[in-house]
Amino acid sequence: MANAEFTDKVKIVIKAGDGGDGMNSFKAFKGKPACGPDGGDGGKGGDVYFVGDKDMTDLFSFRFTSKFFAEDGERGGSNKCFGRGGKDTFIKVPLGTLVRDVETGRLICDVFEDGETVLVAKGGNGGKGNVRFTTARRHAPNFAQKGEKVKPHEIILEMKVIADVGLVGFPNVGKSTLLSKISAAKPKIANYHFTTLSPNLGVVRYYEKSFVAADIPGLIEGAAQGAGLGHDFLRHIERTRMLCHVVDISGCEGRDPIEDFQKINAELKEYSEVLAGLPQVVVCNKCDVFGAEDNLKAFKKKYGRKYKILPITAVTGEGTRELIEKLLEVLDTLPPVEPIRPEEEFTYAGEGDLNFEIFQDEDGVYVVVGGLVDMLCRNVVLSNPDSMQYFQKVLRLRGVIKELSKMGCKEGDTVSIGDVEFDFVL
Ligand SMILES: Nc1nc2c(ncn2[C@@H]2O[C@H](COP(=O)(O)OP(=O)(O)OP(=O)(O)O)[C@@H](O)[C@H]2O)c(=O)[nH]1
Ligand SMILES: [Mg+2]
Repeated sequence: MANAEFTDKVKIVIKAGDGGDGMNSFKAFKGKPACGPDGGDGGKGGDVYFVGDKDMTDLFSFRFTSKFFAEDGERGGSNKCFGRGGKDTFIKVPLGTLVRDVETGRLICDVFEDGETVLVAKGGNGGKGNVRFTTARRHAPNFAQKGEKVKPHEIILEMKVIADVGLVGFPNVGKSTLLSKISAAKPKIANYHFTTLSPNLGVVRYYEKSFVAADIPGLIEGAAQGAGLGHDFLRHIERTRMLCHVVDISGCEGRDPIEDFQKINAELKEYSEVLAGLPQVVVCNKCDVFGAEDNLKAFKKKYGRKYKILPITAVTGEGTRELIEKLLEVLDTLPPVEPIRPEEEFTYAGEGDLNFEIFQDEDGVYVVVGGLVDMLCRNVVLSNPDSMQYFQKVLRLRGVIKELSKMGCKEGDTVSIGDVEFDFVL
């Protein structure tokens, strides 16, 4: 977030939809009210997804809309009508957007490909209507389950461009000019420092091959500690496969190309060893300017053995063909850019909603319903003694036993939980 025009990090709030409540109703015929239960289930809440969109270049739009709530499920209806499911919400983000949970800092996903759709928050389940609580014995359950509630979550979106080659160098050395020559990108070019304020991406095509180059704002001394504009932008080249280090070999601004080169490398190193360790091709630009030749000689003498050095004149395009060939040659030896995988797959879901409600049916049986019961039904195998022990422990811990006592449930009374019926024991 280095300037007003470019937004590459934002905080937003997402929330999946709550499940709709189950309906508690009875069929009614003329003159014959309450003939039988007919309340339908509530609808599932909508999910929240992130979708990679190649046409988005930054996160600017999130400055205006920062809350994304999927629709709640509808309440179930009479006549066994199911409530409609809530509409899902799809949030478009630029490719290379890292999604993080604010509270834990945990990485949820890296939206990497165009059209890639990642589920991040699951809608709550709909509650069951009273029909579903009918059993052979219980004909008129006069209760229904509430829909599952899900929480909102604060999320950080952070954009990290996906590119093969990162162009680095001092301001005004001609990085943007170079990008405009080798790709169809049209970055702003001008004779002053920090013309480029946000990363520009360009696709470089060469016969049947292609790669993506990223031009970032010029780095200056101290950028790694946050001085100048460079700092925020270094992370945009963190996931590039190699660097193209552009040096103004003319020294036309009164600087020494060798010193410039060293300073930038020191910046990279300070920021991250990974960046400093990327393969580097050195481009000596502005070879057309008087004095460049001598500087180039000195530069080659010092670094010629360690680096591949390519003299170019970006304004005319001279030397750029050889440069592209060299970059392709190096890229061929490198693994492709990979998405950053979270340590564990992760989706927000309403599992925290372990509520319960207790009703008494027409026979006086205490019926426990709710998210807690659904969870238990999924996890408990009744024929297994360990599992049964767990079942009882959860009932105690969650306060079900206490609530039953409060409602007047005595030893020997029947309690029904999911498919299980048992005699109440304190
Ligand atoms: N003589 C000469 N001038 C060049 C050459 N390449 C770029 N320039 C000029 O250098 C100036 C800076 O060019 P940019 O491409 O904007 O430089 P940059 O590195 O992107 O600069 P920042 O975005 O500010 O970091 C412009 O006036 C260009 O016309 C070259 O090969 N020869
Ligand atoms: Mg530029």
